Amino acid sequence: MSSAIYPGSFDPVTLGHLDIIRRSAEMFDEVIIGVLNNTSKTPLFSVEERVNMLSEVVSDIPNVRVESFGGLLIDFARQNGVKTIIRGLRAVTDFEYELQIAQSNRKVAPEIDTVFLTTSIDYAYLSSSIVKEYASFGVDVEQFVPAGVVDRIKEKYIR
Ligand code: COD
Repeated sequence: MSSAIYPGSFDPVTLGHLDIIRRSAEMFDEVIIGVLNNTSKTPLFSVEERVNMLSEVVSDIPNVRVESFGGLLIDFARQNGVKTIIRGLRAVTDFEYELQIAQSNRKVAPEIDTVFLTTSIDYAYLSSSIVKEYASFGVDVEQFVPAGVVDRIKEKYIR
């Protein structure tokens, strides 16, 4: 069975992430979405909230499941017996960062490889940070995130 991990912060999940998830689910028998529980950063959504939102968003895709992880991505991959990591590429700026991470991960865990999917043109500009920035100024983010996520974001910015 072919399995892959799609890791990220997903703070919050966007339509760009969802596009990569759906395309990955067509390519692999199983896709595990790994939500980083990074204790040194303060995300807008807790790791539980991010896992719950993602679980709802992918509930119609049978071969995708959502888990949180802490520590190193390669350890999470090894614990799950997965040898493929999926990452999305939006622009050259993504490439430089991603290349460095993929190559260093391979140095430390040579059996694990990274597969890159290029973003769909519709979502090339989109990031979780942009969503949060607009939402914080009261802009409707419906066109950026899956339906169930819109209200969750609004709740965060109600003062
Ligand atoms: N279209 C397509 N893809 C997109 C879009 C979009 N609009 N937006 C984001 N993506 C892709 C990103 O390129 C990325 O591949 C993925 O979606 C997730 O994005 P984010 O921003 O939610 O997640 P990141 O990039 O912050 O995730 C970073 C990791 C959690 C993967 C990384 O920090 C990590 O592996 N941490 C664990 C510690 C570790 O192993 N470190 C070793 C390396 S130093």
